[in-house]
Amino acid sequence: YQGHFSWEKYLKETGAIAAPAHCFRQSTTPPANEFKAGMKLEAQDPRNTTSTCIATVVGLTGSRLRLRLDGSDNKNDFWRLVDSHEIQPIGNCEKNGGMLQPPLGFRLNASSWPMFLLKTLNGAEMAPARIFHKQEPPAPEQNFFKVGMKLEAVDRKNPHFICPATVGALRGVEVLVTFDGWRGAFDYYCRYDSRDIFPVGWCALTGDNLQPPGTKDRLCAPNPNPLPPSARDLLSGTLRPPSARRTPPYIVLPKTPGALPEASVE
Ligand code: MLY
Repeated sequence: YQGHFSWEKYLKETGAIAAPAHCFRQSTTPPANEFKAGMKLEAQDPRNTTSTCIATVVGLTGSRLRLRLDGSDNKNDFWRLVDSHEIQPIGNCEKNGGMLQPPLGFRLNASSWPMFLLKTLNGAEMAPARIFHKQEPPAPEQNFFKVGMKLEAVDRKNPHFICPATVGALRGVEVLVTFDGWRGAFDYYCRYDSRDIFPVGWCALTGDNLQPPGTKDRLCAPNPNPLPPSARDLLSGTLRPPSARRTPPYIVLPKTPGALPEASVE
C-alpha cells in the first residue's frame, strides 16, 4: 500500500528524473520472496560481520526479510533482501569449515551457546535452500548516478521504511542519499552499489510499503495561517532563514552542517 503517493505525479511536480535501473545493484525484476515467518537461516551478525549466526524470519516486506538473531533481543532486528549474500541456508557455515557463533549481546552465558544452538535448531523450520537466490546482482561498473536523480532508499535510522529520495551529491564511489521532505535528518552517504537503494517503482513491484515524502521542506500551497517557527526547529538548528529557501516546490535542502540529528523514534 503506497498511500496516495504517485511517483508519476511527483516526478512531474518536481521536474526531476528517476535514476535509471543500470545505476543500481538490484535485479531488474525484484527477487521472489518465498520465505515464511518463523523460518530459520544463517545470517551475518550486522554488529559483528565476521560472525555467522542463526536468524529467524520475524517479518516479510516486499523482497526483504525482517530478521532477528537467535539468542539476541528483539531490539536489534535487521532487514535483508532475499538475494543478499549475507543470508544462507542452515548448514552452509559448517559446510565451509566455519562455526556458528552467538550473536553480539547473547542473552545467556557464552558457555551455554552449544546447548542453546542445539535447542534453537531442534524441530525448527529451516528455510529450504531452493528459496535462496544463487547470487547477488552484479555491481554496475561505475557510479552512474547524477545529482538530482530520484530513487527509493532505506531509511537507515528506521530501516523498515523505504522512502522517496534524491541524489544530493556524489563523492567518488559514494552517493549522498537525501530523503525528500525531511531536511537532512536521515540523509547518508553510501556506495553506488549499496543494496539499500532502489530504482523508482521498486516498492510498487515488490509490494513493499513506500513511505510518502516528508512534509518538512515541501513548499506547497502558501500556508493561509502561518505559525511562528517552533522552538524545536530553532533549537535543532534545522530552521533556515527564508533567504536559504529555494522557490520550486519539493526541493530538498542540503543538510545543514552542525544540525543536530532528529530523533528517529516513530
Ligand atoms: N517518527 C519518526 C520517523 C521518521 C521517519 C523518516 N523517514 C521516513 C525518512 C520521526 O518523525 O522522526
